Amino acid sequence: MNVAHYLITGGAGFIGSHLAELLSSSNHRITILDNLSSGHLHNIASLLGPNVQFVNGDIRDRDLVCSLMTNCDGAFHLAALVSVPQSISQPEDSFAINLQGTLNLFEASRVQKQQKIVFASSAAIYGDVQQQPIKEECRDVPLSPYGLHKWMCEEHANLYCQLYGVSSVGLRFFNVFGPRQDPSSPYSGVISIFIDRILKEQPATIYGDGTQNRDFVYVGDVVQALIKSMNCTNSGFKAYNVGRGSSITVSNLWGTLCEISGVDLVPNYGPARSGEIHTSLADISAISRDLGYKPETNLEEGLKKVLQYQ
Ligand code: UD2
Repeated sequence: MNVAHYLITGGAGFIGSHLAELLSSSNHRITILDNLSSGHLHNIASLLGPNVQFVNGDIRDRDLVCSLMTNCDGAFHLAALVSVPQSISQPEDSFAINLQGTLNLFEASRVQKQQKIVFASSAAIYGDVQQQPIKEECRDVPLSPYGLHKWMCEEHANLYCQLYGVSSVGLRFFNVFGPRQDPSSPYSGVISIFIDRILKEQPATIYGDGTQNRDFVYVGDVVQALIKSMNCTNSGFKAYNVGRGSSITVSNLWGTLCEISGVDLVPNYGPARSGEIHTSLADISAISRDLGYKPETNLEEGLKKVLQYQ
């Protein structure tokens, strides 16, 4: 990767801060845009300096996005309202942040020098597809505003490529986990919540019967996918699954975490969440073939890293 200047939206957040860390260690210049609604300055404080700049601002601020893109060679777009249930209770916010915010970035690229954009799409676009593992060409209706808006981002990305020559890669993240994932909100990722409960020696709540399963992918592998996507030379628009290619039920996840931590806690059960998919397992053959992506951290190793970090 040549030394370049990248914009990272959502760069103070969970995934963005891991990306910023790796890019800054390879001497890239980085501008981080984050409104700190779910990100934290302490995630990136040690990186800030001549090559890493932080801007406290919002992806919905079109003029700001445009001005920050001016000096950049490409953008990693990770700023989002990431929770499926939150998007159901706040659909307009999901529209403004997840769709309009993404369009601001594509517009900036269109009117400037067609800088490449690598953006976070999601497995939520698939809805409850029956075919598992899920291939990129599978289609069903998204079950949440979040899934719908991420799907619309991809459709716009495709159009911006055809009409204006803006190259982009949409990465359909499955369930990302790792250190720095904030457990403090009811909308946080399940692994961060479960680990928080275990450390407090409190039972977690499993929504539904716990048989729903997810493909949990370690954040370091997601960063690998982001960088490989920026580096790939083919122009156009491509969408890829980013998972581990292996899934676990939510009940077994709780059991595994209890076992690794040496605790014996019986979980509570609550009603299933609406808008929720039951089964989610990524087929990662396309990204492996095209970009050489290979997940390096298995679930247990990843869970241990998160536990050690606490
Ligand atoms: C994740 C991502 C979302 C999107 C989607 C793709 C997060 C926070 N969300 O949504 O952005 O990419 O994957 O499909 O990363 N659960 C419990 N107890 C809890 C919390 C969760 O049982 O205290 C269950 C929940 O009902 C679900 C599973 O755990 O079945 C995963 O929930 P999640 O909120 O971590 O992620 P998900 O799959 O809704």
